[in-house]
Amino acid sequence: MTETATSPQPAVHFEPDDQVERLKAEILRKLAYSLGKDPAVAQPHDWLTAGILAARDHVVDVWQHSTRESYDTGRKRVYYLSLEFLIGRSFADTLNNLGLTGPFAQAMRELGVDLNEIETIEPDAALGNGGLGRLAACYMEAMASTGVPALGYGIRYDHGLFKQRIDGGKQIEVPEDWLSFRNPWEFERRESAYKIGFGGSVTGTDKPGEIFWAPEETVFAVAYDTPIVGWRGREATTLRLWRARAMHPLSLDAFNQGDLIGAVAERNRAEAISKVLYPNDSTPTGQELRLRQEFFFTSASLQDLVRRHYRQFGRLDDLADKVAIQLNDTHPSLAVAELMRLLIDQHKMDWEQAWEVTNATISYTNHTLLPEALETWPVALMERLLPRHMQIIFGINARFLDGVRREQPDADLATLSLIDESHGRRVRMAHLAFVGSHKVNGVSALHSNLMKETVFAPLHRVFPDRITNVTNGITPRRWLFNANPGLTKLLKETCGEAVLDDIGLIRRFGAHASDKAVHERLMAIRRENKLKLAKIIRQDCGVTVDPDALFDVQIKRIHEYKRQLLNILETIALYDAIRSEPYRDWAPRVKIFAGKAASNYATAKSIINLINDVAAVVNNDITTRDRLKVVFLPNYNVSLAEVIIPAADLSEQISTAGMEASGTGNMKFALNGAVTIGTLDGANIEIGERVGADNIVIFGMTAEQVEAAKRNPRPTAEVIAATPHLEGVLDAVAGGAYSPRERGRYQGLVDGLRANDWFMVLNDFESYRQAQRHVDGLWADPATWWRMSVTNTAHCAWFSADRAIREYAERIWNVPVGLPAQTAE
Ligand code: 26V
Repeated sequence: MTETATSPQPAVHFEPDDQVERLKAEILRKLAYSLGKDPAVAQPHDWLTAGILAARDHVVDVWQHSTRESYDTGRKRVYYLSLEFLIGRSFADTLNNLGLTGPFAQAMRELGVDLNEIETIEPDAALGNGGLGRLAACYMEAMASTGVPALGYGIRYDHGLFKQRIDGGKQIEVPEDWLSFRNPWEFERRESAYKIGFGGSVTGTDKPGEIFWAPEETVFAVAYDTPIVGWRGREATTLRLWRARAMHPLSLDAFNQGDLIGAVAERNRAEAISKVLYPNDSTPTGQELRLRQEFFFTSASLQDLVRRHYRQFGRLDDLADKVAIQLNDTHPSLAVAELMRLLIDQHKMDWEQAWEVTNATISYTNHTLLPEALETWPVALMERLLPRHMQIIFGINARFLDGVRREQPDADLATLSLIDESHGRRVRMAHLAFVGSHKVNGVSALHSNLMKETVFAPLHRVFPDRITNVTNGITPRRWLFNANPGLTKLLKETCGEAVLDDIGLIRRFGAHASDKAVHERLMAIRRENKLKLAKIIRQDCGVTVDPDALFDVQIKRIHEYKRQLLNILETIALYDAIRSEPYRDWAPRVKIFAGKAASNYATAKSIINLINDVAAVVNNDITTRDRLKVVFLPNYNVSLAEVIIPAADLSEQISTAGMEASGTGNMKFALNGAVTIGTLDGANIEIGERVGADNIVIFGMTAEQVEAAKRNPRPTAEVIAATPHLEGVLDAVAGGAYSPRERGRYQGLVDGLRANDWFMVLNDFESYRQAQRHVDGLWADPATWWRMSVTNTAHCAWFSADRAIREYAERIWNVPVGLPAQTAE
């Protein structure tokens, strides 16, 4: 079947003849005995739940086998700590990984149910904001697929990322409620509950085991486990999410005094911790609840893994031989202090040994260098909420700075200290994570280098071997095989079926780069994907788009550094150009935007408003009607991305160079054969290296040029004067040409640009505009365009999450991967 050395059968294996019959029986049993429903009255949602429960049984078989095997052999395990797991839907991917999609669809069909239809009513598990959370989800699946024993730890939020409505062109946030129909994937583990303390005081001596923290408040963390099955159902990882429960559901004293609100106050305060995901790409304003969330899940996870290790091995000095803890950004940085506390206070280990164990066990991934995104917490808040941890952090800092003073007397201690003394005293969470880890990684080559040169430069001089790079990856199962079945079929035909098991074989597709027949096939596949998207655009935006137009797509969180503003300003310039030369053969384009703005990020919300206002004007102009359309799709999420990406011709990756740590959407688009228009930023650079300069459209300033321009800014008036069309575009926006009923609506937005071009929107405008006109030319020549498309798909296997996981396993975690490596050709 495959060319790889070993290719075990799926753990779940039926004789083909009776497989469908058995699945039908399993689904009907779930419907009857788990849901209490008769098929005659079952609603689509009942069929979905019954189907998921039936599929889950198959996952559990694999899962128990994986878990037992890794326990019995005492294999080293990865614990991935992340405040976010942006899973999306699970049903279709699970079936596909189990190899049960076809049989399940048939079983459902014979029961009178359309599997595709019920799959779309599964709610997205939106327990994340964007790239960081989706990366964690891809990695859980990739660890299952490569055979790395792993447990992901996070929070089981009652409410995930808000839903976005667009009302009169403006974003409205609506609470999300994914658990309203319960979550059929999860197993509640009442027996796995840990006490999490807050506040109180510390007494005793400095000796290990003789110090006592008496918290003032204690909350329970209850585990909920979800198995995540890997490719071909060989192994499964566990996602363990914590829910906060009060120790006492009701205060009897208050209750008996008739104070009903007071009676549940403690409960409400405790359970608030796992109520809602923070939209954390707005400035973290030092909310106490956020710190409580961070400590809550970090402490529960560490108690859990330490207990598991101690129970199995009866000692903790060898923790790093069996456990690798990965911190997904600084949100779980308190793990450094919490592990120290558990080892010293509870297990009586001395400081030096505890530090060695901690450092050898933990590693940290940084996901952004934007200074406003780096977490710091006021010392005063930490002292009040986590007095023992604050002591430990001071202890770590004192020893660390002493060591530096001895070895590098010239070093600048103020920049190295875990405590920032410059604006109030604050704990630098990135410093804590860095000092407590044996490896610290960035998420693209450029980003890892910039880490060394900027934010972490002082720490890098002290620990020159600590920073390493692991460029991000994406799971090809979800983002190619499941999202794009048409392209997958073509890839199987041209590269062999084995491409499913060994994504490296996709490079064989490159042999067809100039093959006309393959181009024709690709066009048909893309057109079908575009029709599917066009239907959603019609439903959600009320706009009819032409599937033969170039679909030009920018989908991601709305942020100034991601420069949706640059895109929409250039769109306006194009609109003007078409109107001034209406008889030129303009390539028809559909500009597609989607993304959420943090609710308190006024500029980002204004940009959404502008896109919608421009859309309203452009889409109703008869002179441009069949050449240009602009749409903003509401409520961007994982499921929408799965429809949009396979339908994209052009992928917009236009961040200000040096600001997008990696990007992962860029990889998804390229793998699906979209051409990238982008800056030399994040992983765009590495995509360009792989597909070749002829197969990507690069524009704009480099990270170095951006740095120089920020140090020595050119007056914006001068930039505008030197840039054709720009003044007109800015004046039109500022003057209300796109907001006739509120002419001043974008005055502030434009004034901001004129005052300071921090994100190089003005500086990069002309370069971007020319790059877009270059794209027009490429699109006009199908032989060129589809060669580029084939080449992108053929050369992006390296961005598989499996490759990324293998790099982590080898270079950071020191764990063997269980399943055979891919072949390289
Ligand atoms: C947070 C903040 C908070 C303050 C305002 C500015 C700002 C900007 C971004 C963020 C998000 C930081 C964490 C994050 O999601 N980073 C993303 O991680 C992805 C996975 O590594 C990576 O591909 C993206 O480039 C990176 O932005």
